Amino acid sequence: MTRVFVYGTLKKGQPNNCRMEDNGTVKLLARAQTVDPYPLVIATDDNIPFMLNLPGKGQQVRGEIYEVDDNLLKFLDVFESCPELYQRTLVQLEVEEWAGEDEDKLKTGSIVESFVYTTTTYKPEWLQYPTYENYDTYGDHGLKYVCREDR
Ligand code: PCA
Repeated sequence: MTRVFVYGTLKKGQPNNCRMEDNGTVKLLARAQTVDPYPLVIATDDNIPFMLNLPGKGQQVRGEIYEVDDNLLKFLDVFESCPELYQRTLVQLEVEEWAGEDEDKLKTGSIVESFVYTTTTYKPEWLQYPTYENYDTYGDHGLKYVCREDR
């Protein structure tokens, strides 16, 4: 099992969350935020969220930590076009709320490491885009994500 931090369309209530349940075994571990700030921008004609691998710029990013099995990890790498579009990198996270009552339960404020899909293959102008701390496709920005099936 592997930990993956999701901050975009894979979060609960966002358009690709169902892809996780459909393609392997997944368990929500915690809500968390990155220890370092990162720029989370919405880019491309399809309004795709990208966390740029530029720690120190942008804002601390909020998301969810999941435990996923190997099947799901393989699916997610393909789904996120990793390593061409996104790269699966490691990130330090601060636990905000642990989801379960299991023996591995971590206290609020604990630091954990997890994989995350970030990118270094961005266009220079993306650095001028607004950054978000808590991505929501339906937010005030009006930049609703275009699902693959609708492209
Ligand atoms: N999916 C991944 C990366 C960005 C996206 O939309 C995620 O939710 O973390």
